[in-house]
Amino acid sequence: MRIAVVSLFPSMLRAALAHGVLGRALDRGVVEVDYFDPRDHTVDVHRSVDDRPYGGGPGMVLKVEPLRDALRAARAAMPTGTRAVYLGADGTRFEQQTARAACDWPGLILVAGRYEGADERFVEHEIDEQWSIGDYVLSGGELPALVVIDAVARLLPGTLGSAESAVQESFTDGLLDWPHYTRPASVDGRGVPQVLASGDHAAIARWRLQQSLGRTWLRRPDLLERRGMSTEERTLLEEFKRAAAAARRLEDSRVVDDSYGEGESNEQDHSATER
Ligand code: 4FV
Repeated sequence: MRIAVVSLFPSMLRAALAHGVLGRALDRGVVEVDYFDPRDHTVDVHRSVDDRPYGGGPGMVLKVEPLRDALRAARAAMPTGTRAVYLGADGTRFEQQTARAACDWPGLILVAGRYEGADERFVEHEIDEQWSIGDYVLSGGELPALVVIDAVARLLPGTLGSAESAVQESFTDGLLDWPHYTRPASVDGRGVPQVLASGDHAAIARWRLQQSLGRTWLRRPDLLERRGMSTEERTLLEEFKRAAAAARRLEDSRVVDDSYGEGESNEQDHSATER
């Protein structure tokens, strides 16, 4: 897949992409990333890419021309049908399904903002989509661009080796991931769920699905709402809820016992005082 990034800090991106599975995917040519720096598309002696905001206020705004010409240079270098995405806090939320859809595009151009953002006329007339990676304000679009490239590249055939798989991961089927364990079997006095050492793959798959359902119910009920559940999944989740409630009751009783133990001493104290 071809990806281009329009950014004032291409070296920051190059450095971050040269590691791990992404570095390998680049080496293997599974994904190709090119960089276009707006500063290379300036005309004034100061190579200005930003200016003060009309209407006053703090900070600076990215000028249209350097961004526009850098983007047009990128489009000229990319296959027809390539889509240009501006990364900003006011974009639509970038999610796993957004990454999956982008994998089928002939090319993706990511435009990384800086300062207060870009002149609106650039976004309005040169950009196809706006994405946000989350409801917080960053100092630039470079980190969001890296997030997008990572999430997309992982889904491309050839990026992940057989050992790694994008098939069984959070959000793959709209649920959070199940908990993972590895050797040693016991650490700090804590073991591994027995079913995982049972060799019973059907039971392991059932347990993992139940854990994904339960953890999604506990931590991201909005995802469960959006996804819905089969009858079998509802049964698994009800079982999980009962087990969770029993575990909580046990924990609460343990707390009471411990405090009672303390009381004991207090008792004694009390009794001591009473004596
Ligand atoms: C952002 C986000 C983000 C806003 C001003 C860059 C910054 C600066 N991008 N998801 N959240 N961008 O905060 O994507 O230009």
